[in-house]
Amino acid sequence: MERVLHSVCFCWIFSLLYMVTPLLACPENCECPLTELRIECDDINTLSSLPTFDDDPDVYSYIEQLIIERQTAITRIDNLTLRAFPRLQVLKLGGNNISEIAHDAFAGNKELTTIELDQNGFQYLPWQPFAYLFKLKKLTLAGNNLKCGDCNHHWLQELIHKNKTSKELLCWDDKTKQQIKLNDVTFDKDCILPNVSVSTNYVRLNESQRTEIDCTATGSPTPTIKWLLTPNNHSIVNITNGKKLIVHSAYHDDNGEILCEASNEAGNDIKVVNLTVQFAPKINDFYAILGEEIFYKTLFFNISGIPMPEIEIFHGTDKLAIDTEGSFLKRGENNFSPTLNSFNGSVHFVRCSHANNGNYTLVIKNTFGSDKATLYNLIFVGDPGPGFEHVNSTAQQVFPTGLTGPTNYPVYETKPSVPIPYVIVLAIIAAIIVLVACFIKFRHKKSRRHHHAFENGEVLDPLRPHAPTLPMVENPNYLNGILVFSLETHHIDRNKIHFMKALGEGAFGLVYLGTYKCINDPLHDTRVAVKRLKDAARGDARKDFEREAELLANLQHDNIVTFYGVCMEKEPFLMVFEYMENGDLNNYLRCRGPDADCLTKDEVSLLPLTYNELLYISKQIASGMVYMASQHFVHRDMATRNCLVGERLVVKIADFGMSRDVYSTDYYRIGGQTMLPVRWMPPESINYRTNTIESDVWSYGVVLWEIFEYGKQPWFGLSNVEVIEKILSNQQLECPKACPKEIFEIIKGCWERKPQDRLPIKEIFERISRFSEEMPPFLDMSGKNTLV
Ligand code: 0F4
Repeated sequence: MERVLHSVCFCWIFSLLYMVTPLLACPENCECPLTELRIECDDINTLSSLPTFDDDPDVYSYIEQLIIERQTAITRIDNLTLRAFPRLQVLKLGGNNISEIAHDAFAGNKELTTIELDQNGFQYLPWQPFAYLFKLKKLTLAGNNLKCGDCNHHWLQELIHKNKTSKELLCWDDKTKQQIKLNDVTFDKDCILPNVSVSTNYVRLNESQRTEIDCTATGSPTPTIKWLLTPNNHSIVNITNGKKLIVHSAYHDDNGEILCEASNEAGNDIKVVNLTVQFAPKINDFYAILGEEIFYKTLFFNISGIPMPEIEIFHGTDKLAIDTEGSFLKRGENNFSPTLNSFNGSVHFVRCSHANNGNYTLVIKNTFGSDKATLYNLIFVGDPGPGFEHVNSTAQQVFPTGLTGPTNYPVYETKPSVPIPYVIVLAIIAAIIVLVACFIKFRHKKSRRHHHAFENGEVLDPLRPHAPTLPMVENPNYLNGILVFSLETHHIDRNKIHFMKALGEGAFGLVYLGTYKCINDPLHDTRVAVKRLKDAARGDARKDFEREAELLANLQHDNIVTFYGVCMEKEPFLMVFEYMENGDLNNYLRCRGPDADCLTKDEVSLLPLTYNELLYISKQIASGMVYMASQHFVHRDMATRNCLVGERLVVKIADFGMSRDVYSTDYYRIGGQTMLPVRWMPPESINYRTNTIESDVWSYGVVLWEIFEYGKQPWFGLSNVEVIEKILSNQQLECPKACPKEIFEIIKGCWERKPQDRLPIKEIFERISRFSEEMPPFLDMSGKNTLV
């Protein structure tokens, strides 16, 4: 009965949300299972030509497989046909009638790994379309009319030798009037594949130096030689007659590979020159994570410079030893990024206390110069606790040659103060008490139908947003690892969802616009946003998906993203959300600032948001946050990029995760996977990675700043390390021009250094509501209704 009621409500909600549905972007006579990122047109002779694929670039830009088969009307692949598919990996064009292909047919499809051209009408297949498909693993060509002796096909023998096409590939021999294997054909002396060589494969020089590299080639007909440069190379590299490359004045942006290509009718050949321009060291990032675990704290840095700079770290004026074995300062994960020419490094403080508080300076040097950066006032918290004894020792530490140890550093040594079995028994009893206490607390909250409560001050893992990293309680909704949905999680029939296109030009990852069919009332199909889980088998992906679905089902408020349910009976797993026509709030604000130049669909300029509208947006977010706080839910990534805007300026809080390319610069990547939205984080979260209702309030202050700056990035123009320096040294963002002083007072109340001094979210909401009441929400200063 409960489920029936749910279905009825669901349709009813959708009916209320009904909007006119635009046409599906799938070409006629094709199938587009968009969740599988595939377009398939293989019903025999249903296409009169290749579809143009230019009606909806959003959709096609995500497609990974294109299958157009058994269409005898298709005779040519031109340079425009496939340009809509930059991510295309598999192209199947078998059983058509294609006999021509443009030289740049695949110029925009560098990800192609498989091309099937079997059973077509090719007599000649030029090498040019395939020349720069460096990822190509398989090309199939069976059942064409390839001419054997044609010099144009010599390159295909090379492909056979590289196992990229079949040894059995046949061609038509005009002399013997029969099919023979292309692999057995001997090409005459006028048809020899180019063989290119360069005067050096590796060049190392200093900035502003000059050098020349020669490229020569053999082959018949005489090959044409050209250097293939990247946009970075253009300004300083000059080429003479194609053969000689002159680096007039080297610059470190030129570092990397330069290619020389020789080509003739028979095919092409490419050789690589590695160019290394030496340059002075530069610190791009220097950042500390302290307090994550009491005895494990890390300094991260990103540096560049060739040769690899020597690295030194100072505490005040004392040089610290970096130990590979793990004494005081231990070398962490290091890796070199050749594309960025930079080096990510880290060192861990293995044992430390408040005596290590202070300034830390990173100094890097190579033969071309040096650079340094300082982190001020790092604070190491945490009492070492029972079982640890404070000893003053430097003698026990092992330092690599050439490095000296810290002078008089206190070192904590593990030393059990009670017999081990006793400690284990105590630990087990303590763990049982904690588990029982947590379970009772959990049940209590569940009885109020909210079981996602994280108490103030809990330390949370930013990568698994809703998983507490402190004592975990087995979620009673999981039985043997399988989620038993609470009543709130609705199951949706995927067959009633019709996919249309990627939302926000892919800015939300795998989130698509779709329509949902309501039984008995086809007129009331409604638009929905559908999130697709890419690979449920990967790591904890399924568990995280279930956990998020359950959480979303239980967070129900007018200003929290509306979640309709899941499709989980088979893959791909889907989550279905309300469609919010204006997309994310950050983008919305940017398009409606006084200097914005965005146009509507009808090419009309958008009007800037008024003071009242900005206030209305702020109030709704505060309202959603009051609700989250009432549920003890800590969001941890409050920012305008994580809010959605619907019709009539309705704003809802969501959490789209950190992997959106468009907002990648809002996160500071530290170490391997950890991303921190440092521009929105209070000092204590930066230092100790704690996330609390109070740290959400700090972030809300930054959200207000974003709103009244029409979507600007906080501390724009500063690097993440500079931002951290600002935040940790108590510097604050300035009052935005459009921000009334009363609102800036609230912002400052959110940015109190001590979490307990910050304004409670309820008071913030009440204060903003009072302002809003002073003027009707939808009228601007001149009394004009701005929301119609
Ligand atoms: F509390 C909370 F809501 F903030 C919260 C807490 C914990 C987890 C989540 N999870 C969450 O929001 N997940 C999520 C993931 C992916 C998609 C969505 N929802 C979503 C995304 C984009 C659009 C949408 N509706 C639209 O109309 C969307 C985009 C768009 C672009 C242009 C027009 N519309 C729903 C949620 C939340």
